[in-house]
Amino acid sequence: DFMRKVINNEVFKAGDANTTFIDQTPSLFEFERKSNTVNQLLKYIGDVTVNGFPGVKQQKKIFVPDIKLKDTFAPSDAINAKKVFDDLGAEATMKWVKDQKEVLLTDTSMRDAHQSLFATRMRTKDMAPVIEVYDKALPNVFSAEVWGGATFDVAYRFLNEDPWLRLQFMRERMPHTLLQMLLRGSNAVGYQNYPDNVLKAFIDKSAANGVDVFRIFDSLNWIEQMEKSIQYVRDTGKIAEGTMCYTGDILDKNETKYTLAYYENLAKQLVDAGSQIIGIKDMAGLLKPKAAFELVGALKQKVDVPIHLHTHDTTGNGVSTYVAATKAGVDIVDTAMSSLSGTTSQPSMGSFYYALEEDARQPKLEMENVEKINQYWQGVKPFYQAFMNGMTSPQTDIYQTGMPGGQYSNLQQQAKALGIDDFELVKQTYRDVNELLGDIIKVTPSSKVVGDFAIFMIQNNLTKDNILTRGQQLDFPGSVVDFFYGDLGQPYGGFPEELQKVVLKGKKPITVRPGSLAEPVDFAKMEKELTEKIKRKPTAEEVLSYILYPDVFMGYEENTKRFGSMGVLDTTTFYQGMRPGETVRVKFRPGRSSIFRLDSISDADEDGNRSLFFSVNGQNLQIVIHDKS
Ligand code: 3PY
Ligand code: ZN
Repeated sequence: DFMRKVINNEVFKAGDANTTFIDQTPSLFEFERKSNTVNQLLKYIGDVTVNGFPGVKQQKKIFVPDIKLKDTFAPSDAINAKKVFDDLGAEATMKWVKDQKEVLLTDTSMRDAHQSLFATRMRTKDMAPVIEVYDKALPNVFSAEVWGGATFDVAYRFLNEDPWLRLQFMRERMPHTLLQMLLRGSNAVGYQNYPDNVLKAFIDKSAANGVDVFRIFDSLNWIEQMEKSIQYVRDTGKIAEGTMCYTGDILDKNETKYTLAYYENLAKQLVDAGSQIIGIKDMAGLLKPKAAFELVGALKQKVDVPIHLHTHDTTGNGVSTYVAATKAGVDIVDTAMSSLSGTTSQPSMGSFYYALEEDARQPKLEMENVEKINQYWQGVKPFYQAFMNGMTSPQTDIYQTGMPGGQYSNLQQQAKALGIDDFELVKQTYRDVNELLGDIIKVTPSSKVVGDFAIFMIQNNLTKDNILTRGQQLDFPGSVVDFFYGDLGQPYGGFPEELQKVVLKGKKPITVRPGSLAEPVDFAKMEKELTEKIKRKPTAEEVLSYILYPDVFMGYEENTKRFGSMGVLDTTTFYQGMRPGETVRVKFRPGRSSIFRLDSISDADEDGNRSLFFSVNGQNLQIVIHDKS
């Protein structure tokens, strides 16, 4: 079966495929701590070639021509948000933002866009060639969202990368741009609540490594879960963007819960807690144009801080929503470069620009530069084909389902893996679960609770009508139990009590902020523990990563020990391995590159091992890999 796959591969048939490689600057590999040996790399390539990459079907390898940004962009001497911030601080920056006639932009291409389009799998290597270009070509953007959300754990889990090094790498190369991150309030960049001292240390280190703007949200819009984060960010002198997650429909006359008054009140609470910007996080793309006009208009009346709007273009209405928000005075909106925009991602920066042609608030942009950067992303996108969610057109049923952009495709995969192919059923059950939970805000991690619960209902033939009786005998998924216990905080309007009893089975829920009960973490002890495990002194950042994600971090450490750093490998080889007959040029550093050729792969021996015969710069090397199939 394996050999058939390899032989059927077009590259093999062609016999002399060539992978070209981006010509990079010496600094390019500095996002990685370790260099590696040819042997380590061959082991990695061999393993992916024989056993595949987790979650990636072996498919035809895509060969993309050299992607080069030949044009150099002159550094701009514009007075921009970053300059005001560096010279005068957060408060002056907020005043500067409000004084701008034009609407300001955040570019999300390097965070939410690839998180929402291809499961956060973009490697630093593919961002590296454009990072400096961004800094020069887009001097008038408010910020670039480049960190946080799912990028943190995915970097360790799947990319064999240290997210802290990515941040340092970007900070150094984008000195003229505010860097923004997404922080899940007390859940930091995780899926659970962390003790306050961990949260504080994480924010301090993020700030020290270069984050300027922290978008802070809570998955239940519970202000108590955001207050500490806002305060800790304020203490660093950076910018705290307290955020409300938008759900429901304020235009719906029957809406009694998430009304305009609800959001107005939340905005006031966020400002009282110290927010310097109010973020509106429309994670599912439910905010219709007229609703955006009303919401932004009302918030501009109620609070004195800038309003920053974030949406997803899942329904296809994103640009209209932004235009309406612009008319109502929104200060900043989130867009992505065209080739990384649309559907579950953000609306396109260029489309939004042209939608405001002849409007006094049209953003200041050099469209020629935008197009060049876009061409770069266009070239990178095919590398990530294996992770695309398959959505190619607007999905208006999102208005009913309320499912966040990133979850739509993930849940589809999760359901399929469990043999549930009927996604319509999953979506309907997701709606039922939301109703059972009393209509909650759905965003990481509360959206995961709803998704897990929906799958559980389908697997156990549960319905809205029999859950309270049949549920007595069933153990609910961990995320659902934790939610009802109060581990994510308190939902607006409280828990549905009967269902809570059925799920918790006698366990008494908490009603206070989980962080107020959590024991502080002993950092010295954790450092000692980690030092013993990795047999070297970890950085403070590594200790934090280990505290947030112990198993994920250790997995990354083990992989790095085994294979070295992966940054020298092109992305298709990283995810797809090599095919017999194929040649790859690996550029270790300027002036030192090697030509790897995979000549052949043997059949598996009785222990299931295969030999891969490589030649490296003409010299033969054999690598033995255990075939796990
Ligand atoms: C995240 O938390 O990663 C999100 O992007 C939520 O929308
Ligand atoms: Zn988003």
